Amino acid sequence: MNFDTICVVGLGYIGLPTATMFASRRKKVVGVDVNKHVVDTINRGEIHIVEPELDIAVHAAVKEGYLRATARPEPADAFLVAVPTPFKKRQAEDEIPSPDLSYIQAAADSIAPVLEKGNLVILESTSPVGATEQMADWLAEARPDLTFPQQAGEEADVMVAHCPERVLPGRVMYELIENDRIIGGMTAKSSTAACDLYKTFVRGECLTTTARTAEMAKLTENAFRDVNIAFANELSIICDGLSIDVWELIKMANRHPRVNILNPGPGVGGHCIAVDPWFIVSRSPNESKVIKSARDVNDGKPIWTFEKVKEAVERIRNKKGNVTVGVYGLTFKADIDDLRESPAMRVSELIVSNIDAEFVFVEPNIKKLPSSLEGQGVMKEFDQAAKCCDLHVFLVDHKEFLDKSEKVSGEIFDTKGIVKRDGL
Ligand code: SAJ
Repeated sequence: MNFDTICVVGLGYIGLPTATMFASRRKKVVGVDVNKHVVDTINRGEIHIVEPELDIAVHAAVKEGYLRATARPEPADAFLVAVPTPFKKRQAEDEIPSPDLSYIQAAADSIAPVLEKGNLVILESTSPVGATEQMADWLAEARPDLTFPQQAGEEADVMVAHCPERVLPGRVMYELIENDRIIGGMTAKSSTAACDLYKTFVRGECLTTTARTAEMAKLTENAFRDVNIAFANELSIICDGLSIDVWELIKMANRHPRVNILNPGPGVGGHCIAVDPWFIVSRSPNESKVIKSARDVNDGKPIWTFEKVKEAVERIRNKKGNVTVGVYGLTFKADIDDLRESPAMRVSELIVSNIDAEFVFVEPNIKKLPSSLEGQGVMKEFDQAAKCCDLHVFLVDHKEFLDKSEKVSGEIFDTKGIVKRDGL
């Protein structure tokens, strides 16, 4: 099947790189975003997010006339929906978060008027099981003159599929091409069409299945990682109580040929691993025991970290009076500028509100303190903080920290195993 024009709805961390990949293969791509700043930035050939190699690719695609951004969808052969799927606001702390599909609904409403017979609509957003069928229902409601897979099966006028993105932030431009792709068509014809479309730039294998299996596969991958990180985080707390160096322990255990324990840290962040497992739990609450416990362990780790920092500050204060705490890293993982769901931010917010000390923040990937920490401390370069703080709290394993850790003098609380010293 031939797709010459493609409309990508949502120009964020996934939509923009994907739109750019198609454009770089000389497809005519229209990118759609509700944010005018995003549209204007892209039309200037610039980008609004940090992702290696994306800036050059967007610049070239816009300059050569293959990529254009706009506020409303335009007729195309294929439509890709890459909008956020956050949680609904929780009414109580212990309520299981449930997914908010309003962005997908808004995307469906905006595509519907320009849909034509023969089109393919793909949902790329990470979604709870059943979301693709729900999107197809919204499209069908808006366009009673067209038929959709849930009504006409293989004979439908419009094909619909779920093809979850699986790329790692920081490696998106590489992984988009090289990773295998799961293609979940609502019909076999939808799967074949979606495979043809992705093969424009995907060198990995395109594996076809149903829309529901594709939805669950994506959630499963991220829940698997969350459970494995929770195991490492739980071990780190157990080891702390037993005076065992968890990093040495993991190194030893991982020498077993069938053991591969991940790294503990101050918690799990980002918009994927810390979010997606809840889509499984909210759908199957009674059956998702391990997945739910893993979320609870990982969500509890920032609080445990904060309590350890508090103990350390009190100990130092008893010895020398005023205490200056250096906090190293605020992003949700190493060498990115993304603060979403960041456990390092959560720990920092807890310590500045509950601990009486001076605070110095070191974060090489952002220019100014986020609003929740503004006025609570100062930002400094690594070398300055390394010399002036009494307690150094490492929350992110940025490359700069790994390279310079030996410069630090004073007591250290190292959640990421950066410094080869005894923990607290
Ligand atoms: N983390 C640890 N210990 C580890 C690994 C990670 O504490 O051993 C923490 C990180 O510091 C971070 C969080 O987990 O706070 C998530 O980081 P990550 O690197 O594991 O994952 P993401 O969120 O950047 O990307 C994940 C990837 N999923 C899997 O590896 C299964 C990526 O392939 C997905 O495309 C992405 O989610 C997504 O968009 O869903």
